[in-house]
Amino acid sequence: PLKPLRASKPTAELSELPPLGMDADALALDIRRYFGTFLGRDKYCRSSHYPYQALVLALRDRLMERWRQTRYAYEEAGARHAYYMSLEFLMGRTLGNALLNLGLDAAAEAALHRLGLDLEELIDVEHDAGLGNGGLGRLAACFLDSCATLQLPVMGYGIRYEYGMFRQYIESGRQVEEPDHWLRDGNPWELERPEHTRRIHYYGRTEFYKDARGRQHARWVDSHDVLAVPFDTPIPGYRNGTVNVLRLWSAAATDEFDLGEFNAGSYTESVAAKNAAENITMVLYPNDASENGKELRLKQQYFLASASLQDVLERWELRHGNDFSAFADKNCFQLNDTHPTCAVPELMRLLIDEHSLEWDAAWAIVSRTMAYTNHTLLPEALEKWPVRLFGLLLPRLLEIIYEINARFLIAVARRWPGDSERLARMSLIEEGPEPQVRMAYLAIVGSFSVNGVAELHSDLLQQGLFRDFFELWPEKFNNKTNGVTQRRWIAAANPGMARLVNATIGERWITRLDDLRGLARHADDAAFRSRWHEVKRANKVRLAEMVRRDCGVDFDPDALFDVQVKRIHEYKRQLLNVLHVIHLYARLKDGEESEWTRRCVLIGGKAAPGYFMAKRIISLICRVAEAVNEDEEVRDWLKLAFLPNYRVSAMEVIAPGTDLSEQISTAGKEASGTGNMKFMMNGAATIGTLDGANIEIREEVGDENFFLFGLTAEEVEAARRGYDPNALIAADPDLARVMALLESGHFNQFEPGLFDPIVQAIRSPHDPWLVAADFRSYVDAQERAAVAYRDRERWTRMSILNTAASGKFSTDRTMAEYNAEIWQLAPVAPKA
Ligand code: HBZ
Repeated sequence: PLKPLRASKPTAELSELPPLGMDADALALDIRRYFGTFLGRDKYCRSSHYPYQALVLALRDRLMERWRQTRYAYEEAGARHAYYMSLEFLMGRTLGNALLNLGLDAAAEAALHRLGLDLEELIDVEHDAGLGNGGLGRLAACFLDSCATLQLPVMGYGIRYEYGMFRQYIESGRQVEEPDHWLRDGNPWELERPEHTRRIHYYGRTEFYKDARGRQHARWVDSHDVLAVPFDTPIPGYRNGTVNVLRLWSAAATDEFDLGEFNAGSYTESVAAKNAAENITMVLYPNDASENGKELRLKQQYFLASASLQDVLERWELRHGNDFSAFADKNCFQLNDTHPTCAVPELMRLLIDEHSLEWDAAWAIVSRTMAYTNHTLLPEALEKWPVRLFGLLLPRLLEIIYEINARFLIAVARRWPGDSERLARMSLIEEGPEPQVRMAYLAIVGSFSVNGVAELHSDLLQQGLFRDFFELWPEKFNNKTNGVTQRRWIAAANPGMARLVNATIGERWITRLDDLRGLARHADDAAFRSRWHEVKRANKVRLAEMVRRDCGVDFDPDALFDVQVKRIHEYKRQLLNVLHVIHLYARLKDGEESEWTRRCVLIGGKAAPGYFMAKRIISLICRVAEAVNEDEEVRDWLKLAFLPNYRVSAMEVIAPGTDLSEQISTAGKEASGTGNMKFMMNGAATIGTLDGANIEIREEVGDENFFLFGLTAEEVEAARRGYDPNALIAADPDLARVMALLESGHFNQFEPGLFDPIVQAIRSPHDPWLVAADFRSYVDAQERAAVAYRDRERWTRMSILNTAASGKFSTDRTMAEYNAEIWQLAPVAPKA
């Protein structure tokens, strides 16, 4: 425990400082000082790591003063806060974004230039903070940027994993995972705050006791405790003086471990137990769709929920003592999927057991402060925890869940008397040989708001997965279509385009993305189109350099760049993409090319380590790539590359250099997608199904600027009955030719049988992803895209119109909607 200072207002004087200079001179001086004194390096230093550190420290000082002013402003306003609780924050790199938002990009470039350093090179020193799997984690990061820009009092709560998303290598066409020790070189952006350490309980049992007035209480005893130590990362808004916080918790052993009390007797066993405690935040689970029921994962989830709630409650107590009457007016928790749903029973426990509230008063608070966002329609991705495991690890929480369930089922029975099937369907506990806690239902029952992440997704939730709950509480359900932040995804990632846009319609789009509409009228101006094309071409050169370096494949910047990057999953149908490439390959081999559009296909993404089919699909991509790229009859016309280790910083190069964005999931399966939005903003046209946010993208940009194909969500459901892929293959010579090539072993000459599981999946009448059903219309849409690309003026116009229509997909809009309809926070500006 840290010693408190004795004086009453100890740090008021201590924390006063004159403002720091924001010009190149001041910056250069600070960079020198950090380099030479704090870091202790000299003119013989050969590593770009130290200049990078020196620059970050200089920026961090400037973030700190704004951060302090923001805290004071929130405090003085008595501001209502929202807390974004997420097991994942996929932040990527911080430097470029911090420079942009602080308005220090030009000054830093000038300062570094004077010091003989190159900003781009220093930006490349930073490791990605890969504390997330994919869309869900990156969404959380974009949300934080927009909340700070909108000056909303929103704080992120998450976990500081020592190891983020694994690094992916490809070895002889197979994915190999390596640990991502992203903190190895230190993390100058974070600030450890041991004074806010919290204690987290696991295992043990509940003991009931009576207080002096004879009231019964419960306490959690004989628990094994672990400490949660917070690390804060500043989140600057766009040039507005606001700096919000992302607080990430790290596990540490308590002193009891040192005494060996916990593991009585043996010193070495005691150290091992200490290790186990600290393992809780060691590694991010790399599964982006299925839960595997591991105890450590539940420990992580409870760790986040409990530490964050205790943190908020302690700040509340400092101001309001034990009076929680206004708590729900001042606080709101947004649950990023069901992962932090332990927060529902945990807030009940804290209020009842630790603050002596009655059940009804506590429930009134919980059910007015919790809000839940769902990110998936796949039933296999819905989280469930075995009751047995839950009761062992979190005994007190399980009791509270039982009580919530009992009261909830009484309400259901009152509404639908005698409907026992419905009771079983809706119960928070799924009965069976291994009873399970249904986390999504717990989240719905405990929340005042339940939202999906695109219009179609929210509709399908209401009609399908959560139908019973929608009937009971229609008012809880709403949609919040996802977005992405244009600061990172245009201004920082695509400076060439940003400059052209600024020169054409001004700079307001950086905080008002709808302004991009103003580009549409320039789409008919040949001179503007030519400048747009030049920007795109330069971005394609940059992307081609990356592909050359990381894949060893040469992409011609004048060819159509056709890109699919996202987690590898059967529902996302990378397989359909490869089948199309095989189809083009077969056409070229059969000499069918008359008018040909040269095409470079790029596919990237990680497979969950235990996902057999996803890994096999990666192998197929790699093997087809070899066949295509090494064939002299083919390689001038068609290229295929698999980009290893797809991550946030790679997307910053990929999106600006893409012509055609592949969004080809089986309709009704992709909740929203957000990569689709990044591509659109950067002037790519989409080839896609009517799924997730694709529908809204097409609505905004118009059918003539979108390459639509495939069954609708409704047709998918109908097509499942009596699905006969073999008949479809037999009836379509193109598909038959592709399957014949695959089945001949042409792509796996030295590994017979390698792709049998893939062939079987396509040919199975139970293929849930209907790959064969959408092949024909996909190939036709690809042909339309190829024809459109041959007309450069037409294509460039389409590119401009895509960017111009992307205004809706800013997280500034998404956050404004969360705020208007769920959080209801008043913006607060810090003192200048
Ligand atoms: O969330 C994604 C959806 O698939 C995508 O359609 C949507 O745009 C995005 C943001 O709303 N879902 C995920 O990324 N899900 C996960 O990463 C995940 C992580 C851990 C899990 C389950 C899912 O246990």
